[in-house]
Amino acid sequence: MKRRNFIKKAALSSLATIVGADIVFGNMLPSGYELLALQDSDPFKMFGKDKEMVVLNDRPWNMEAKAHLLNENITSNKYMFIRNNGKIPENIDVNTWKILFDGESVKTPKTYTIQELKEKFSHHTYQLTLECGGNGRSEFNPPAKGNQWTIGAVSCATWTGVRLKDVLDDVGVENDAVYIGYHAADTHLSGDPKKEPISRGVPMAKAYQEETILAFQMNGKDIPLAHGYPLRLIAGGWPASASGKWVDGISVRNKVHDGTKMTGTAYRVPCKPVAPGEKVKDEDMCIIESMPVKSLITYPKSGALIKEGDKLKINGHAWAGELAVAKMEYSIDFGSSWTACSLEQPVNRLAWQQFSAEISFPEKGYYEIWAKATDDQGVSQPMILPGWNPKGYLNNACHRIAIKVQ
Ligand SMILES: Nc1nc2c(c(=O)[nH]1)N[C@H]1C(S)=C(S)[C@@H](COP(=O)(O)O)O[C@H]1N2
Ligand SMILES: [Mo]
Repeated sequence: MKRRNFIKKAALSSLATIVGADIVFGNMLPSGYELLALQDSDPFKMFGKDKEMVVLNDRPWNMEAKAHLLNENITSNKYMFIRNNGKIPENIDVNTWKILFDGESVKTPKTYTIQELKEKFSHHTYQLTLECGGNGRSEFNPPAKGNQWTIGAVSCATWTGVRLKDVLDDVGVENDAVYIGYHAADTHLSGDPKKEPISRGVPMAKAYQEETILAFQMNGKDIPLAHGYPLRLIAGGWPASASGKWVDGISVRNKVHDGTKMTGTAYRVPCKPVAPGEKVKDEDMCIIESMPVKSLITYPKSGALIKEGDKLKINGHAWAGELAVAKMEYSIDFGSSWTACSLEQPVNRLAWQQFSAEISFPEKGYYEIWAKATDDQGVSQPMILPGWNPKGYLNNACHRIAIKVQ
């Protein structure tokens, strides 16, 4: 008689974490069996998200924050957006997880367990801004297909791991290396095991930056499943699509990585400005690298009511991809005049910066507060939608909130 293949203990405990309860008789579950609770479940519970988060898609799961939910300096899991391209991997066993380093430009392919990474290389913690390249997509016209992100596809958590550079040095990289590309354990929505939902990467210079890490912790704990447990590549300041979740492979390429979502219109914008709606040839599209300067007013919540004569304290975050933010201003007269905010230094490179201001209003009425950041190269956020592009990337227009003084 054939023995039934029961689910492994480690997988069971990770399932229990997701379901948020012990799975009674879990040891009787056949392997590969999908729990009902996971097929049709409350995403807020399943991912530990706040009820005010907004679900944009359930196949695959995509959720975003609202501006006021992002008020913390360090984003906690419950307010962190989720952007998935495929199905979240199941039955993860951290003890047997391996990452394979291969590609044209490694001397000999090499694998590491997470334990080996932890023991062999020094640990580093950075606070790193991750913004989806499509954040703000919902405003483009003609509209772009894809998740209609408003402003909430950005986070800045602390990530702990080992430097990708240290591991690459240990693996041995050839001089002709151009790019790294990640491979991950999530599965394609079609169910085709040969198709990768996403496999992006970064040029060697970014791969070698000290803040580019293979992370095993987020905010001092195991990375939440939806955000890449048990191992995640983090390349802060670049489109967050470069930060592969559930990574189990890094290919060191002797050419620009050509994995899924590296080519065509994916995470690329026209190299030269085009008219809205214009068709752009693939060869005229350029890969997005550092994200543009941007900011968010996270307090107060839009719609706040203020008593006449009271001052209003606003605060929020500003970030500028690879660069630092040098200046932060606000306007209460639709951009006619601007006043400086106070702006803090980042805790480390590639972390967002805090700004605040105390605003007085001249009289009763309706106001909009606009916020504008300027990077250290002197480039500011546009007040309205920047250049149209086929996939609706890089909308870094000024954020604004509405206020009534009564
Ligand atoms: N393996 C894998 N990594 C991935 C993705 C994915 O679908 N699969 N999505 C990418 C995209 S497009 C973004 S914006 C970020 C989202 O990270 P988060 O869900 O932790 O916020 O993860 C990136 N890494
Ligand atoms: Mo993304």
